[in-house]
Amino acid sequence: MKIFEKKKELLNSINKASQIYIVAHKNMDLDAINSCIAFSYYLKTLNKESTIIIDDIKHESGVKKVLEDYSSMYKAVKSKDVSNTDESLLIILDTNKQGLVQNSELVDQFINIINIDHHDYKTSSIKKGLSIIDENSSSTCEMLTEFFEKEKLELNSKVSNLLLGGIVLDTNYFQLKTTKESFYYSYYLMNKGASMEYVNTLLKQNLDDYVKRLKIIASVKKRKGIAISRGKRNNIYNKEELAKAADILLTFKNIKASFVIGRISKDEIGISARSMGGIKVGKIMEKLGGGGDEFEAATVIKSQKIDEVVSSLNKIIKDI
Ligand SMILES: [Mn+2]
Repeated sequence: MKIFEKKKELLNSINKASQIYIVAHKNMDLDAINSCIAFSYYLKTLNKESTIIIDDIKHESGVKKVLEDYSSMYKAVKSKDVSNTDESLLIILDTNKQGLVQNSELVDQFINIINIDHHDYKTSSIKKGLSIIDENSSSTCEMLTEFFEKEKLELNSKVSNLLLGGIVLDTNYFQLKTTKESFYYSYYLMNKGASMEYVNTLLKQNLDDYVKRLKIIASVKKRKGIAISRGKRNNIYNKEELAKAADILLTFKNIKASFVIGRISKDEIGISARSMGGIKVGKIMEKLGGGGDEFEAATVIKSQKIDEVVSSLNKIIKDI
């Protein structure tokens, strides 16, 4: 579903809201924060003020840079400082799962909700309010760009950079989930002044993180086009590191799906899975207590050794 198809309902909710909050998923990435700031820009053009809810304490470097570079363009609060009434509106971007929202209680706390997202819509997805989900879109930023183009919204280079940043991140430089629309809207944004040079600065990696990721990748074992890598037994990784390694594995020749396994806390092993679409990684992760869609999925397994997790994963993969 496209945003413009629901324009009437969208504007209706926005216009009658006494105050508007915008929130994205936990551990924000560039698609999350950039779509929040771009949406608050759109609201400003409608003469509506909005506030972004951010509970994340640590930000990855691109998100940190955006929060600094765009500090004059948004207002942010922590969820504990949200003062909503029955007339307040909550706009949830870049996730449709209550448990993934910065603070999941917000979904219960608000009566009026609009959810705009590009991830798989499931029975477990947020059912409250207006849901605009476009699973064919690469990113929330691509969805917003499409809407803004239809609306003939004036876009300056700063806002265009935000939107392009989200598209480039979620497509991993036009390699994943990339359609002709992803190219078309990127072209559109570059015509409005977006620069790959700026986007590249947001996506620049830290060398130490890169080396750490290479070490995980170097452990790869391949079987039938599926790449499986694992972290060191006693190292603790964050989930994003596992996800990035899985993204990278998918860029190689003849790799249809990737799984990266690593310890994410003393008692938890995480798996991050990626697929070109043919191998349903969401289904595989469900078998291990997690979930996701056909392109991206993950799980967290408690009280097991990394070798045990690797062998259960191998068993499931053998059967597909
Ligand atoms: Mn996204």
